[in-house]
Amino acid sequence: MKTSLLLIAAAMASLPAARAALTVTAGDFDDGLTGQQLNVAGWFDSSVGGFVEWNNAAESIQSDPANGYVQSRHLAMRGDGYVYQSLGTYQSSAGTAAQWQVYQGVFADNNASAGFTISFYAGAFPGASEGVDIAGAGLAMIGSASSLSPLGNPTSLASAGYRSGSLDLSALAEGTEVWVAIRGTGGGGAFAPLDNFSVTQIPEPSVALLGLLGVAGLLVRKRR
Ligand SMILES: [Ca+2]
Ligand SMILES: [Ca+2]
Repeated sequence: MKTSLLLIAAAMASLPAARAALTVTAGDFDDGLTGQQLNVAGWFDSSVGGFVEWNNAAESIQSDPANGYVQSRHLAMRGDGYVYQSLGTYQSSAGTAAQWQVYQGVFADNNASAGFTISFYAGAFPGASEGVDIAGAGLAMIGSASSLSPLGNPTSLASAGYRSGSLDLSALAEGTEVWVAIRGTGGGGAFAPLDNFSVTQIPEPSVALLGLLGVAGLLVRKRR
């Protein structure tokens, strides 16, 4: 019995480790700087020369205790702006689906009149750069864009909260690069504060591991 368990443990230890999961860089927009910064660190953005999108001061968004959101530096997305980044390459061993989440907030002055969309793209984009829109890269969109409505202007904290959605990755080829874009909607006269954007690839138990657990179960039953 002890030998069998040791053999199973050794076999499990030799299984290849799960590949790296898709990961968001700087989804908390906490760049350590102060005041408004036109360059959104960790993201390619629509402009670094004007208020199309920017990392904003912590005190410009309201804390939202009901939703567990604590005031911090955040993205201020204008209706005609965008940010995007690569999440890495798809490995099915890390999960064939993912969930995204973002906090849609309210400015301290209750102005939050822009909506925004969350879109995912698949494929290589060597031309990715500040001021170069991923929408023009000819990449295939994974699923469809998720549209988050503007919260009104002025608006109240009651309309703020975490939004989430799911993403089917199963049709992607192994090693395909995956991108996410956040894009403002509604024109240039309004901004939306948002924060804590994350993507979680949903891991599935490895087939090999399930097989070994089955063998272990049989061995345990046999010895009884
Ligand atoms: Ca933040
Ligand atoms: Ca940038």
